Amino acid sequence: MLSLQSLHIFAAAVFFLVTCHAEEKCAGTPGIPGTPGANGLPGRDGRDGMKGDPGPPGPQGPPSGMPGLPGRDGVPGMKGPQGEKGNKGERGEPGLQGLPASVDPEVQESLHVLTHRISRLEGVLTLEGKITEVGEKILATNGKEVNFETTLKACEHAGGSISTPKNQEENDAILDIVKQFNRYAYLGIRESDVPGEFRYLDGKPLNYTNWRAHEPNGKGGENCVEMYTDGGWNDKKCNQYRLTICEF
Ligand code: MAN
Ligand code: CA
Repeated sequence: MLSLQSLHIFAAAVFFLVTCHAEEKCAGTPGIPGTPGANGLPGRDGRDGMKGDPGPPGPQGPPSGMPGLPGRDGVPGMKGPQGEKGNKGERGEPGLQGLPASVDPEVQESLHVLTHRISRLEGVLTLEGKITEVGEKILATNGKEVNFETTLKACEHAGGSISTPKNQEENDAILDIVKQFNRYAYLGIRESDVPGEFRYLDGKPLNYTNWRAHEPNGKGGENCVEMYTDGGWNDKKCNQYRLTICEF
């Protein structure tokens, strides 16, 4: 900062530098700058600023207020157990009338294919000695020896019945199996309530027999019938173990 002394020296220098000491009108020397004026009035308000961010949520109000709106649905629960089976619906309308099967080419073709396929299977089973075909019957054994009741059950379980020869041809077919296994077999014949009288299992009288000489001789004490390895029949107790032969 300039000291006061420096200021006087400056002022004197300015005095002698000025060239118009003797003139009537002299150009004035610049005055010392005045002090700054007082502050002006406050300016007008500026334009509104940008909208600020929302403030934090206010404190929870007193409990006396109205309940708020219901909240959103929660996540779905687990699947419930299966319900009970419903009632059977009503029968539907009958379908369109089709051709009688006997003249329907599609049905006939299916029958033809099936028949051919089954006959080939029968050929294979016969070749392997699993079945014997006689007339409309198919004979088969499981190779097991059991009593009469068990034979009946085994054949029934397989969808057939105990083999019952109704003519010489069928008797020979059963005999083939008896000889193959070299085992006697029970037949589907039983003594009736009349001793010495034998019938088929359905109660009908026999229309073919092949009793051995002097048979039947059990007189009510031998209620079943077995076939020997010569094809002849003998009345016999039902508790023996005999080869199971069924017909289908
Ligand atoms: C045994 C039994 C009878 C049969 C005679 C034949 O006694 O098998 O059923 O009649 O032999 O000799
Ligand atoms: Ca006998």
